[in-house]
Amino acid sequence: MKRLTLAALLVAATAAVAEDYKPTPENLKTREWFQEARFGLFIHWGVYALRGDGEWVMQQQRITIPEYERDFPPAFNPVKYDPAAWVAMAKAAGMKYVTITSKHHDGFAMYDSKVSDYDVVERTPYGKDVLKMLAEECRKQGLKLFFYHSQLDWHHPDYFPRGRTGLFAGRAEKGEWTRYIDYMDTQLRELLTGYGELGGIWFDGWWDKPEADWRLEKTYKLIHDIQPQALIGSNHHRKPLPGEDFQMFEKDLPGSNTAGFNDKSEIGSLPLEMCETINNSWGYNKSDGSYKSTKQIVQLLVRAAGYDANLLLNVGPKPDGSIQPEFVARLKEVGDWLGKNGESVYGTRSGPFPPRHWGVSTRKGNKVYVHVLDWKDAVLPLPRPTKAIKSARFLADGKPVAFTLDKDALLLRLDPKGLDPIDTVVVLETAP
Ligand code: FHN
Repeated sequence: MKRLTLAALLVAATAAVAEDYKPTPENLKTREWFQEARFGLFIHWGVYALRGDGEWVMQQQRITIPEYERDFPPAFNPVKYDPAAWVAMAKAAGMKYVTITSKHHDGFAMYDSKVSDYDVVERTPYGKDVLKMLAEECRKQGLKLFFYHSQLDWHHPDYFPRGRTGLFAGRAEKGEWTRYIDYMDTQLRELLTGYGELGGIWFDGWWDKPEADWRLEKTYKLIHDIQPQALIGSNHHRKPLPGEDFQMFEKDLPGSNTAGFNDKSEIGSLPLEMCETINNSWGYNKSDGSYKSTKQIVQLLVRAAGYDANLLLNVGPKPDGSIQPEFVARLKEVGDWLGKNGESVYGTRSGPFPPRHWGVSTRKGNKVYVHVLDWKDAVLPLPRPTKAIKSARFLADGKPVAFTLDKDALLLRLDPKGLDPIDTVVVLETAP
């Protein structure tokens, strides 16, 4: 018999699992909802916020576990935390879901974990389960909730052999990997059984040890068994693995790699999401004032939709629980824009005109939305669509847009002076 190499065996095993995984009807329904939703709020919040230097402070400032345990949780007292206001802010921004860190790489659980006392209830003076409070508000205000859960852990002794990071935490050079995975599964079970119906689990950190046996099949099954409707995504920066339900792209539109995370990210066939920061930091960073403008954020959201992807836009709340006014103001303005132009984003799929520098297109039913984002001339040439065009008008005021069709092009006639600097949306009504 032909001898198979280890690599070939791995490929064969992966393919077998891929064929085995059949998403349940509930899961497919959430996927559909997810694609309709198009816009979510990402929240990176943990005890690291105290230092105001991002969520990687433990690693970057080479803080050991005893020092971190001594200086961070005991000082975390977010007396201004107002989950009702957070969710209302997301809603007013036009967001349909919230994805919050249940545990980041520092290993600190932001909820009442029973399998560890390294959590917000047992180690901080605040003493309340901030995720439970948020889950309650999301339920009340009708937003879905996802948990970001870090597979990578800089605190747990059994996260061993170590990966690429977490090498300065001062842990003994020993540990039992399967015990760590069991611990992670137990924490996931807690999150899946104590916080109501979830939108899904957003994993991160696999990339720290791509060669490890993460026992994904078992973990993914656990999630799908407990909450069949919950979507699983993993920020491993690769093509989706078996058992996953959506695919995310960090700081880049699908297919691009300007930020360096996506050199191996092949686009798969699952619903897509792009995540991005408002300034340049995920966790609260007091010295990062490089805020994107409202125009940049709206254009990113629209471009993402043109690539058939959601935008998951991040805020890093302060240690006192408040959210920086710079974030709040921008989110409100994006919400105002969506209030007027939302029909060209929500519930749409990527349109017939491929995304280009000038802009993107989205579609819904017999409507195509041409989003003119960066164009200065009186004629915008587009590839001739296959369907007949019944009418063309501006979304903003309903006025008709003149157009001509030639053999292989559609020419939209625009008044360069009348173009909206953020997005001029032209609605084409097509034959069914
Ligand atoms: O290391 C994390 C980082 O802190 C942040 O959570 C982002 C969000 O996409 N993901 C990781 C880097 O890939």
